Amino acid sequence: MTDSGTALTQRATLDEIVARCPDYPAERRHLYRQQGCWQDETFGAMLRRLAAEHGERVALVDGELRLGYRALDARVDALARGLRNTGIARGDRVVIQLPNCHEFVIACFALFRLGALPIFALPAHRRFEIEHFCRVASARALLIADRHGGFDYRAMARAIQQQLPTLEQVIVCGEAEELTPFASLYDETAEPLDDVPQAQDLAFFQLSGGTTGVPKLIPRRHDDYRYSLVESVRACNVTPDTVYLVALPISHNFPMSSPGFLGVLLGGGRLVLAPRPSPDECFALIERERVTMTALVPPLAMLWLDSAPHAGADLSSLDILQVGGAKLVSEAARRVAPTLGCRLQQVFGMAEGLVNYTGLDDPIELINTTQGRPMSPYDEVRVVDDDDRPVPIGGVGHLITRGPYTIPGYFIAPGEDDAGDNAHNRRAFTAEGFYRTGDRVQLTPDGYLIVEGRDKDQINRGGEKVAAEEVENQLLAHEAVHDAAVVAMPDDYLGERVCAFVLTRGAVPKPAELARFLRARGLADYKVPERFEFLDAFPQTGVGKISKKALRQTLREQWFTAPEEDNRA
Ligand code: OOB
Repeated sequence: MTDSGTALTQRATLDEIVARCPDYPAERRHLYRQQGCWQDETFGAMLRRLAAEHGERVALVDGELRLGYRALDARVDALARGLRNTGIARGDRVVIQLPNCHEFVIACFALFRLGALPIFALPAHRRFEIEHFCRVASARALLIADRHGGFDYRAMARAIQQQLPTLEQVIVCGEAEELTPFASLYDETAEPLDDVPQAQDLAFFQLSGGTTGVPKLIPRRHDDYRYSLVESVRACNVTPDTVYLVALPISHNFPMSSPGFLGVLLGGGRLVLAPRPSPDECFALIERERVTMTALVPPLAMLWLDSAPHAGADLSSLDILQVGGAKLVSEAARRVAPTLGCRLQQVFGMAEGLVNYTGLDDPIELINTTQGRPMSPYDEVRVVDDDDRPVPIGGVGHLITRGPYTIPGYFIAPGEDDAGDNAHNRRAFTAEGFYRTGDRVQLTPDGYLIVEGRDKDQINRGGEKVAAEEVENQLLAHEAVHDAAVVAMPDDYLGERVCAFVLTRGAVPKPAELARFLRARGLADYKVPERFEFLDAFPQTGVGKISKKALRQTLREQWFTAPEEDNRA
């Protein structure tokens, strides 16, 4: 499992990490400051200011726990001291993999305050992904839950720690066994903590949905990310009266910053954490806490729409339902207002930066049929053809973008740029620094985007992104697999599911055996193909490459004649 490069035995210094994160060119840095986008406030300083402004007002509700702004700030200081006592210092990377819980919010700000760099993994990630993040960033610590959703994260963490000498400690929320208990870290002494980082410094790493063999890390800085919060607070009208339910996994960019938990705190609102996004649990929380706003991916929105009429819960406080992460079909969009009695906001965003929102008071047809427009006047978006030439307004083309909160490049992992040519970033960004989103869009005359499709080799499984190449590489490790091509198959509920076409050598393995094999290699379950098709040869393009277009076509034809079920069982 060392596809990700050499095993590091020594932890990289902050300077070495910084050198691997492309920065904005000096003139754009200057411009974004001059335009007032970048305001010179770190997240640590931001929380301190919010605590002074909002004092005892409730910031966060997690089960029976209610924390005011000042209390949250104090918890953050206590944890920051505790983390510092264990040796975690400025620039250290810490992989965080937690479900929606107050410890996540506290740990996040504590690490920000120390200038340590969190890497935000998803609860669905497994050993393969987590080990990769720990390895490429030479993380000092891993922060996990004991168990969640039937999975024991401690066993996974122990296996990773054995492989990586640089991973010094594993911190556990809940029953820690021989590992470090999260709760034991709080240091209530009054020892001062200075806000170490500067606003232009790296703040954390988000994860890319990815198109390559291994997931990419996205470096985000205090000033650019904070600006994305400022614009989100405006576009989503976050005020101290906002009560935001965190239903999606909190570490994902959408519930983190669009406006997400960070934007809602910046706007002085209140967070309510849902342990799971199920209608039952969320409807009960909406009623109990008088939630005004939440964010979902399309399949969950559809589930909520189907459940709401019989649920008997009082959802009357709900004012805004945001839906994003994957395309919401207009038929479902039209059901939101009549069924849930709230406004819909479509959100088309990406962890690399650019976020588009429909306006809360836009005409309903625009809200139901577009994915919104860029939230900042300084976002530069272009819709271009295969040669990067602009397509006429109304035409469909590739979306490329740059701006004050869109990254200028991915973190370059050790071993990734041996040729010294920065190959991945040169493919993912234009020479002028525009990020190639991989999305095919249409730009309407009034500046709204309609997502028409995608050219990146990725499957969007109801908002969960799966890089085809990553799954193909894992399949190739199986002795019976000669070659593999992973594509999206259409699905009514998730939009797309993962399907693998496989050429075998020797006996044809059972689909269930291949699925088991991938899980045993530590691949996250949502990436494991739900359908396997065995072929004698792949259809080819004119130049002799595998034609994924033809494979997708095969699936579409099958689907329209007889939609088939998961064949792994
Ligand atoms: C969000 O972020 P990521 O990084 O998980 O995925 C980004 C990709 C986009 O490039 C696009 O392909 C797809 O997800 N996407 C949508 C969409 N929102 C995202 N495709 C169609 N319609 C939409 N509304 O998914 C994300 C980050 C911040 C806010 C919202 C979503």
